[in-house]
Amino acid sequence: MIRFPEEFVFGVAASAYQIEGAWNEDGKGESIWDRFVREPGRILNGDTGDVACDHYHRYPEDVAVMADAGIPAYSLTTAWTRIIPDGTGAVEPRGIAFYDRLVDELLAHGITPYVTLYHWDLPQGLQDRGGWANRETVAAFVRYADVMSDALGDRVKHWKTFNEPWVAAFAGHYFGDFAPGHTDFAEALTVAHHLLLAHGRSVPTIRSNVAESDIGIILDCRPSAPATAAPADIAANRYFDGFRNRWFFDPVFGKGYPRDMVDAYRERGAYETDEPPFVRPGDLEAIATPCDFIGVNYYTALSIGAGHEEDEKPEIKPGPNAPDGHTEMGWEIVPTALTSFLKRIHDDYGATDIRITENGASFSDGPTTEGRIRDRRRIEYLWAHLEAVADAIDAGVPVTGYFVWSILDNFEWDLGYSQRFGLVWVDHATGQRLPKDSLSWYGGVIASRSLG
Ligand code: IFM
Repeated sequence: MIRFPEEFVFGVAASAYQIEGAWNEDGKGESIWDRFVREPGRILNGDTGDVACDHYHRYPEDVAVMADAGIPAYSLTTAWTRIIPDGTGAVEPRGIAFYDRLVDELLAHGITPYVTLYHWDLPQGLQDRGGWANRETVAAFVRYADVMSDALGDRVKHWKTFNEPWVAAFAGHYFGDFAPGHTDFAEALTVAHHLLLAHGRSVPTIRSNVAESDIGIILDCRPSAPATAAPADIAANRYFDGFRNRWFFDPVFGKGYPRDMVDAYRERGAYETDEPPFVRPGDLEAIATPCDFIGVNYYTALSIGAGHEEDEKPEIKPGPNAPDGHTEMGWEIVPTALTSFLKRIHDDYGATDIRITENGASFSDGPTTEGRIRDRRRIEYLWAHLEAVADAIDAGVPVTGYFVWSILDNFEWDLGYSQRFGLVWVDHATGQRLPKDSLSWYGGVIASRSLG
């Protein structure tokens, strides 16, 4: 039997664009995702987040489902375009009123809100002026963080600035499969820097608005190992780790950008200067502004061979026929890599408070004839990863929380509604919700603070 410490926080997570819908209601401005989903061929089946789970209107029902299951914490994200529709202009009170209502509903049900300010839905008005490649977007973000933390800071203590900046930068500006769909490596590097800078610059602002604040950033991690012991594979894996993990963890923890990657990016033609040209005096100090915790999103681990330094070798295609040992995203299930990555963050960076801010699995199990969803594979996945977290805690790593991705089946970006990560099944045609077996299982883990 595994027991979790009394202060360990269990929760669930979701993000604004993936669940809210109401894409153009109550003064909301257009985001880069509102624009991107309308470009032909971008999203599987032409799906959009226009309605998504209609959480904007159905949030009382969703909060009640969480409360019934005994979920103590919910990590939500706020949509910048509801608050400052074009990114820099007037504040829209109806947008703030929505998050006021949501936070109040959560608190009334005994659920602690955790708020993330940016989960990829940049105002299109800012994109039209260069988006995250334009350094002025940093100041626009700090203003948005100020408005939001001022509005909710009397009730919300837990704040995260950015979710998965690697994805926003590289999926959005290099691979081009996420908004805004660009394919320029040098631009992606500039974007990554500005995202990190906006994080660091906004921390003091949030702190000044929120008494007893608890602030961090969420980095997605992709642990990897060389495909073979061949020197070329070892070098490829080192590059991949720098590209995917160290480029973000190092500066956030005050180590600056990793020298091997600064050199490698120059060699691949991203810039010609010794130091990256987008880094200005004071930037690295700002990025390393001390935070209260680091959030880590973990789903899978990879084996990297030469020639695959910048891709994830998606040999297994997403879909319901993903073989055993993989989720339907095609992602290999490797809980032990979570334990070792957590140890590494503690050992290499001295992290003193680490939270798993997302972990979960896509499996498409739907309702049986008796109206029940027996998502046994999701339960096994979550169980194995909670064991991996417990192993890290046993090894002395300060892991203080775990949030399941996601509370609802929702819009999975370029894959539309084809992937179901929820603890609650959603019929996207009608909006009907149906709790899965995994939700009651997770509620049991939380109630007993134990596994097994
Ligand atoms: O759905 C996403 C989420 O938006 C960010 N982290 C990974 C999840 C699953 O792909």
